[in-house]
Amino acid sequence: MLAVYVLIAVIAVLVVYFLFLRKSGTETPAVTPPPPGPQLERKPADSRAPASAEPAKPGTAPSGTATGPEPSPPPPPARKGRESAPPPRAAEVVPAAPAVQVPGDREQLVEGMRRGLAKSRETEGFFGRLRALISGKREIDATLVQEMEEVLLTSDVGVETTALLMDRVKQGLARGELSDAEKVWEALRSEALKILEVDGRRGGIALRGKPTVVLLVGVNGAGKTTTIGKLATKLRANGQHVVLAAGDTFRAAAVQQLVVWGERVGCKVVKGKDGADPGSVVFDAIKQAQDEGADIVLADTAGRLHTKTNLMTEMKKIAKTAEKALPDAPHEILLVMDATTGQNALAQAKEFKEALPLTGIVLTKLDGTAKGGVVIGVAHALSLPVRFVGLGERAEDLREFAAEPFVEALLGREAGGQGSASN
Ligand SMILES: Nc1nc2c(ncn2[C@@H]2O[C@H](COP(=O)(O)OP(=O)(O)O)[C@@H](O)[C@H]2O)c(=O)[nH]1
Ligand SMILES: [Mg+2]
Repeated sequence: MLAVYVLIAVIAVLVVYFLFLRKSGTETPAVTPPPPGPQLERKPADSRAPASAEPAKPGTAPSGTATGPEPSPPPPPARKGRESAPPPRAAEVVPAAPAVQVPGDREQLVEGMRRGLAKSRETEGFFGRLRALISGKREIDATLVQEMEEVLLTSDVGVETTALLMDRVKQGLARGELSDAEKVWEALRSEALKILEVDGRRGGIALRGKPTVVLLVGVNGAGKTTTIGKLATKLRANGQHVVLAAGDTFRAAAVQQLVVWGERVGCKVVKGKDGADPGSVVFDAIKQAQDEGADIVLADTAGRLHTKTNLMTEMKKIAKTAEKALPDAPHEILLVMDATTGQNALAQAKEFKEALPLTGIVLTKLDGTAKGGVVIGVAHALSLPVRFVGLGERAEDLREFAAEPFVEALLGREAGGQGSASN
């Protein structure tokens, strides 16, 4: 009997032992995965740059310009990170800035521009005064033409451009074609459109080189630095990798202003020491952009120098140095002009045009003037396309210029509102 009990006890012990073995057997493999551990840990740091982090880092392991936070572990983990992560430069283009609103349809575009042109649309403004003259007129006569001319001239359209605009109205009148107010508006709008559609590049900044180098020039206070900040915001929102060059080296405040924009937008700002040669700053910025595989360099410049050096000579030097860094650079030279200074700015603008191969105009502060006609006058007098207009101080207030919606915003009837241009 005792033997039976002993046997049962032995069997029981054996069963427990086997059960235990089985259990530990399934657990063992679960402990083996650790090897992939370090790879998982590295992946997020590699594939996503901190959204607010300032200068874009090369991301690709070799260049290592400012790879500070990474202790540089061996390549395998990095490769693993790449496999599942976006392509090489994804880390650099995480848009740090709020997306710029691009109005979906034409109506929105026109409405947005019209808000920026509010001063010109008011009773005392360019459009407001024309409306008071033309709308509701049953009889279109020579006196009206004269009065219209007066409004154009006092709205910074300029003498020549006014003459051109009014020629068509006068001819139409002589032929008896302008029988009512709407026809006069039509004639005016279509002439304004013709003048604004100057030959040359249209629209925003197109990529023309790697990087595409854009130089912004113009007198002090025109809005160069602000425009660079706004442009950088737009370009970043479109996923482009932008480097800023602090080429206004004569004022420490100007460099600082650009640095602030750089931080806000999330772009690297290349700057020299106080009073550094602006050409060398632009040169360094282009090289930096090449190292980083950046798409665009936006270069700021001085609008006035406190040395005896002529500003135009200095600007030419900058352009030449840019070309040494990269053939074909600068790909664009934009002249930034303050719309509120109107016709007075034209003499200086012509100097810039003589000295440099300008590719377009940025007309800032249109929100601050009632003389919106200045856009037509400037485009015509300089024979350069307007590429952007500034309608306020916020980043989204820089608008890519398109002649037709602009003419509609400036000289078109209000959407369903009272005071329509047509009657
Ligand atoms: N209202 C308004 N102000 C602007 C616009 N563009 C620039 N500004 C302002 O004009 C001033 C001079 O601009 P800044 O960029 O420093 O000119 P810069 O000397 O040519 O670089 C700043 O106070 C800007 O905020 C615009 O489109 N509208
Ligand atoms: Mg500036």
